Amino acid sequence: MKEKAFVMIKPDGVRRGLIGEIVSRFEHKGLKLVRAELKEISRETAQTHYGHLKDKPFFGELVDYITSGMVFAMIVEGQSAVTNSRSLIGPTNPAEAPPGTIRGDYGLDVAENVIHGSDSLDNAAKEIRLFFGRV
Ligand code: DAT
Ligand code: MG
Repeated sequence: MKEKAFVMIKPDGVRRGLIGEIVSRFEHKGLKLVRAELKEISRETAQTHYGHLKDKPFFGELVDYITSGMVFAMIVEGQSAVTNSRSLIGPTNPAEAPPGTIRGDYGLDVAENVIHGSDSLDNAAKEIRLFFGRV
């Protein structure tokens, strides 16, 4: 099934110049970039995006980090875009992410794990609306 997923290169990935490398992995996989924007996000957007984690002890740091610089927000489209992009990205903790995944190859720290990808089709739709409005 053709789907859209929301993917976002986080500030550490942008600062380290990984946009091209990461976008090419999605393209090589067959997931097409249909929208993309390099931007800073507001604290309010960050708090909404990570609302499911608001009771975690690291929530404040997470919001500080994700608003600490530019992010590269993308909509990728293709077959099973949500599960296929999550498999390119790898597990949340880079220490547990296998080589060959984006987090396994480029991440060191669970708090600064390079990239976000939607975890369900419902959340993909919500995230696309939050970051891009109606598309
Ligand atoms: P994912 O990004 O793999 O979907 P998530 O939705 O559970 O994972 O968490 C969102 C982000 O929050 C995650 O990418 C990094 C941060 N995070 C999660 N667990 C953490 C922890 N134990 N310590 C610090 N940051 C954490
Ligand atoms: Mg998540």
